[in-house]
Amino acid sequence: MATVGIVMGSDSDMAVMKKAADVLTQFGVSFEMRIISAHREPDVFFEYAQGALERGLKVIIAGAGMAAHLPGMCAALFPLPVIGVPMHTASLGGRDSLYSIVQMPGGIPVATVAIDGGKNAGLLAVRMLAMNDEALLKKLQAFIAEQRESVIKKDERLQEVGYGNY
Ligand code: RP5
Repeated sequence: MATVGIVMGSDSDMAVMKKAADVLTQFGVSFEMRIISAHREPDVFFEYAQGALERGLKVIIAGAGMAAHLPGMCAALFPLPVIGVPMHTASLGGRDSLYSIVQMPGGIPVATVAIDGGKNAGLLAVRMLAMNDEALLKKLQAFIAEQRESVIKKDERLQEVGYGNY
């Protein structure tokens, strides 16, 4: 049974949403991944979002672009956390997606990450699940420590070779 639902409005969102899937795979979190358009197939979307709790999902990561209603509508139908991922768009640079997702009316929250923020969406889902999962929390702490080390190593190299040879 999947713990996280990853859903996107189009296959054109895949490159960004794949980053969330990669993070969940890295942390051993089970997920299901779907391409469902709230606008183009509202009946399929409704069935997906309304059945999500019963299917055992604890978090939904929803990515969409332009008039990006998918995450908000997931939050309208699914009572647990929804993380919205606004897609970069050619016409408005993703501001359209960002505003559509982040400006939710009071009562229906969507935790919105950066434009094209698939990686952080995955990590935020892991952090949410780690609240009640000691083993996952340990993995998260190890990841945070590794990340810190990698920046320290980069700075050490910079100090060693200088910016011209970096
Ligand atoms: C949204 O419209 C999708 O999430 C996608 O980001 C955008 C464009 O979709 P396509 O025309 O590429 O299918 O629903």
